[in-house]
Amino acid sequence: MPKSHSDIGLIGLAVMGQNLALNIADHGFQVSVYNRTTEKMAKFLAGNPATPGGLVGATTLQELVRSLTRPRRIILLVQAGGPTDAVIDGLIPLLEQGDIIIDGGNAKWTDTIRREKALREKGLRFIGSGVSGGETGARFGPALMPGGDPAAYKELEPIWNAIAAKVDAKTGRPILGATPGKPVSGGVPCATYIGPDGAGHYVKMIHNGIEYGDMQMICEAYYLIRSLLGLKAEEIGAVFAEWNKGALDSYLIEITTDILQQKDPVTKSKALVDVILDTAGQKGTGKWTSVNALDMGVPAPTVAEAVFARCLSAIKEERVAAAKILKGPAKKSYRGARTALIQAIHDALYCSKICSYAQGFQLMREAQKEYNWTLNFGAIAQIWRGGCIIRAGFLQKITEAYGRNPRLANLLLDPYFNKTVKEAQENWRKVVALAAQHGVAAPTFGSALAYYDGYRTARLPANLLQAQRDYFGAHTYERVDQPRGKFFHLDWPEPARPQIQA
Ligand code: NBP
Repeated sequence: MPKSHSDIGLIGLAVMGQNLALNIADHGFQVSVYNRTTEKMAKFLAGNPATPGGLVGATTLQELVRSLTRPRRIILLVQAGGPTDAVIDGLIPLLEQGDIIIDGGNAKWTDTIRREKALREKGLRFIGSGVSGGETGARFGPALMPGGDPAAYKELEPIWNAIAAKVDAKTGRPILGATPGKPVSGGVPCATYIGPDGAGHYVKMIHNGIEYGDMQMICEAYYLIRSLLGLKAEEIGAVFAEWNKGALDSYLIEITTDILQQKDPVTKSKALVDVILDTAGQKGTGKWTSVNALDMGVPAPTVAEAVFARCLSAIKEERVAAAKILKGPAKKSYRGARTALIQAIHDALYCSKICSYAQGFQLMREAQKEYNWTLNFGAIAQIWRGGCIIRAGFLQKITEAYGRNPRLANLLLDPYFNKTVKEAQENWRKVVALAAQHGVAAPTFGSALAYYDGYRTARLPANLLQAQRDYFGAHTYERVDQPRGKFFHLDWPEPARPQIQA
């Protein structure tokens, strides 16, 4: 027997909305669902007649709003951008003071800031929540990154904690095994209040930027093993399976193992990965992360390289034509020991990954200053341990690093990461050098190493750069023997130079 009023409403029944609604209902909450195209809603209800909490269909927004307990909580899982604004505009006249709209889509954080402010001025509350983990995460436990009014989040927290992925309190490992109607019980939820207005969506964007980096680095490791050692896909899969037992243990390594061992269902003889066209798409969150890094002046080259790598992959026809004209080094196999090279590539991947995460966390550190948030970096790493695409044992190390020092300037400075990179860097340098010698593009490995070397360099060649700027644009420079903030200019065209003018 359905309750007279549902606990929560959900708008948007595409992949994410359907799965999240089922997840919420599995935890005993009654969910009212609405979709612009009513047939989709009807089909969804028909396909899921019995859930623990129950699903109630609404054919109009009015019907949806009327069906909810107060204060109303309504989740949006519609296309980010214009469609989200359109749905919010449709809801505003139907809602009452204190009602809460939760945007679970991949909204740009600046849109979330704008929406939160506009709704607050109307007496409505708005939560922008990152939802990570794709279809399966939404169904059986995503990582949830809510931002907005903290009092409003208190009203949502029981549901968000219930539906989030869970990790073991002691080991930090994801608790798996949920099935329809039977969610996992116990464990620590991968959900935490991130901060005001757009903080949740900002952190979700950084998560996605890091995901771009992780994916590209794994591809570079695969490509180097293939190009230098000539291993077949399933052999490389076996290497990744081994790696998944150690420091690189993660969901992305695990699925890569699976992918590399998958046969092509059409030819039945080839590896599927070998018949997939080498062009990658993107939806924009990696680009947003990189643009934001440029806007804030934070060095995050590894994520940007991962985005550019997808762009380069997309110009397939141009690359095919260029391959006939542009020559690299003559193709030759690597002559050293196979096991040692595989270990070196492993180390290059791990060190590059550390740099990429260091960059992501530096972006969050800068953003919190810009937007007046107080982010808990240890807690952020903790909620990424389960449910989301970048989930990995490695994240526990980040939580521990921020536990040791919440004001850590850069992950690389933490004793664990410092020691790890110190021990592995010889291999990392060897791999980057080999990639260059053999003409194998490994942009994130190389850029991460340049980031590491740049970050640990007390005196960079920017002295010359600043002199160039002063030469052609009178941009002034500071001196090593004078206090910071004191600027000098040399009158370069003046024949009687050098003359320093204070
Ligand atoms: P989509 O992003 O493909 O959006 C489709 C949904 O938006 C449908 O329900 C559609 O209704 C609705 N919609 C559109 Br389009 N325009 C609308 C409008 N003007 N008014 C009302 N409804 C409208 O769905 P999704 O892939 O499930 O993703 C939902 C959100 O979650 C997105 O913001 C996405 O970026 C985010 N996200 C997705 C994933 C993933 O793995 N897919 C992961 C994490 C986050 P219709 O049926 O009537 O066309």
